[in-house]
Amino acid sequence: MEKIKQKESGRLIIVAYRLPFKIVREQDAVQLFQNSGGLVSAVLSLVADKESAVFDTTEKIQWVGFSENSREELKGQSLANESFQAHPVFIAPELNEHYYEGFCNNLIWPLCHYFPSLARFDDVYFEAYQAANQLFFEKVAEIIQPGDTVWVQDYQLMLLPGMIREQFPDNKIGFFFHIPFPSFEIFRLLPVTWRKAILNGILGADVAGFHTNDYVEYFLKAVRMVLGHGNKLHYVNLSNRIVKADSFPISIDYNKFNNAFDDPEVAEARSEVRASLKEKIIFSVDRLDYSKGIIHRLRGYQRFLETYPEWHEKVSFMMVVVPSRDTIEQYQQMKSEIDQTVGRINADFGNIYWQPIIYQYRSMPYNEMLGMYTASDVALITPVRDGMNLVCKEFVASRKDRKGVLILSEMAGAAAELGEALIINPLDRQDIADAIKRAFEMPGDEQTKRMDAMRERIRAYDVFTWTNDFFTQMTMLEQEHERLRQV
Ligand code: GDG
Repeated sequence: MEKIKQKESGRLIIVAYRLPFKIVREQDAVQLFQNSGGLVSAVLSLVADKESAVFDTTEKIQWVGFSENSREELKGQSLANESFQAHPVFIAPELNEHYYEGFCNNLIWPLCHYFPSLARFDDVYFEAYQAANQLFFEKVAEIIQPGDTVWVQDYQLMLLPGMIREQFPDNKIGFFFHIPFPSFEIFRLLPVTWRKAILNGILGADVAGFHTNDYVEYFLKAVRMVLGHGNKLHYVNLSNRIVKADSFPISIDYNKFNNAFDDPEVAEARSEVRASLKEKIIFSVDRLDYSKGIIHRLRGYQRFLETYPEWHEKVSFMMVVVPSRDTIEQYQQMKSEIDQTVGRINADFGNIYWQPIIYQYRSMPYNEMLGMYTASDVALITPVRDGMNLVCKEFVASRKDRKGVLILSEMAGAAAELGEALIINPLDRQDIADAIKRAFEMPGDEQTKRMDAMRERIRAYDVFTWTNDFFTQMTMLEQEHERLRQV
C-alpha cells in the first residue's frame, strides 16, 4: 500500500480502555512500563520515522485510558515517556464493575461472540456504560485542540465518538472495533434505546473500522434497520456528513516475528521443546475464554487419537491457557471442565512413556512462546468466534523455515485472509481430527507453498500498513467531503 502523502496537521489522541503502560507507584515516584502489544507499536509507527510519519513528530501521542491507580496515587506525577503522554481516567470501583465487567464483558462480549444465552441485560449496566463513556469524554474534552485527530478503540467506548462529535464537530474522529460485529439477528437482541445509542455513538466517527467485510456488512445492515440510514457501498449518508465503514484486518509486526526465528534464546527454546516432546508437536495458546473453543479443540484431539491410533506415542499437544477472569464462577467452571477433559484424555490414552497433552495454565514469556511457535508442526487454532486472532498470524510470520501447518477455525476473522491454512469448523470434532492427520502427512513442499503465500500476505499487510491504511482512509474521506461541499 502506498504511504499517505499528506501529513495530519495536529496531534493524535488515542482513547482506549487501557493505557499504553503499566504504572507502578514506588515511594514518591512512578515507573512506567510500556506495553509491547500490537496497538502500542502500531501507533508508535505513526510518528517513528520523520519522513513517513503521519502525525506531527514533535508532539507526543496523547493517550486517554482507564487508570488502575487512584487519583491520589498519581497526583503530581508525570505520566509521560518519550512517546506517550497519558491522561488517566478515574472510574470508581463500583461504576467500573457495572461498566467494564457488566455491560462490556457480561453483555457485549458474549453477544458479539454469538453466546446470547450468556448475555446479561441489566439497566444498571447501561447506565454505567453511559456514565463511564462520559468520563472518557470529559478527559478528551480537557485536552483536545483544533486539528487533533482522535482514534477511539473498541467495544468499551462505542458511545464516545458521538459524544466527541457533538461538542467538537470539526475534529477528525476514527473508531475501530476489535471484536466481531454480530449479524443483525444477534444485534437486535439489544434493547431499542441501547442499540440506537450504540450505533449513533459509532457514527460519530468519520471512519468506523472492522476486521472483515462481513463485520462491515453487519454493521451497515444494523444502521439501516435500526436507524434507517441507507448506505452506498461503504458510505453512510447522514444529513450533514458521510461516515465510512470499512474493513482493516489488524495485523502484526511481521519483521519482529520473522526475525525472532534466529534469536539465540528463541533457538535454544526451540531445541529444548523439540528434545523434550514427541516427533510431532501441536500447540495452542489462548486466554481462558469460552469464545476460544478450548473444549471443542480437546474433543477434536480426542477424536484424532480415537480414529488414528497409528499416531499414538508419536504426538505431543502442548496447550497453554492464559489465566483470565478466573474469579468469575462461569470461568472457573470452564477451567474445571478443561482440567477434567485434559486429565481424562491423558489417562485414557497415555502411558508411562507418553503424555498426549502437556497442559499449562499460565502465561508464557515471549521467547518461550516463540520457541514453541517455531518448534511445532501444527498450530491448532479453533475459536468458536474471534474478531481476528493474532496468534495464527504470529505463528505464520515466525516460520522463517517456511515449515509447519496452520489449522484454523473458519469462525476467526483471520480465516478470511489465510485461506491456505487447513480451515475447520471448530464444532466438528471429526473435521479437527482429519485436519490434524492431514497436517501430519502433508509433504514439506506443500507446507512451504502454503506458508509462503500466507507469509507474503502478512508481510505485505503488517500492523504498520494497518494503521497507515486507516489514516489514509480518514484523509481520503476528508477530501471526499471537500469535493461534495463544492458540488
Ligand atoms: C482482541 C480480539 C483480535 C497470548 N498468550 C500469551 C501471549 N499472548 C499474546 C499473543 C497475541 C495476543 O496475546 C492475543 O491476541 P488475540 O488476537 O488472540 O487477541 P485478544 O487479546 O483476544 O483481543 C481478537 C485482537 O483484539 C486485535 O484486534 O485479534 O480477535 O478478541 O499477540 O501473542 N503473549 C505472551 N505470552 C502468552 O502466554 N508473551
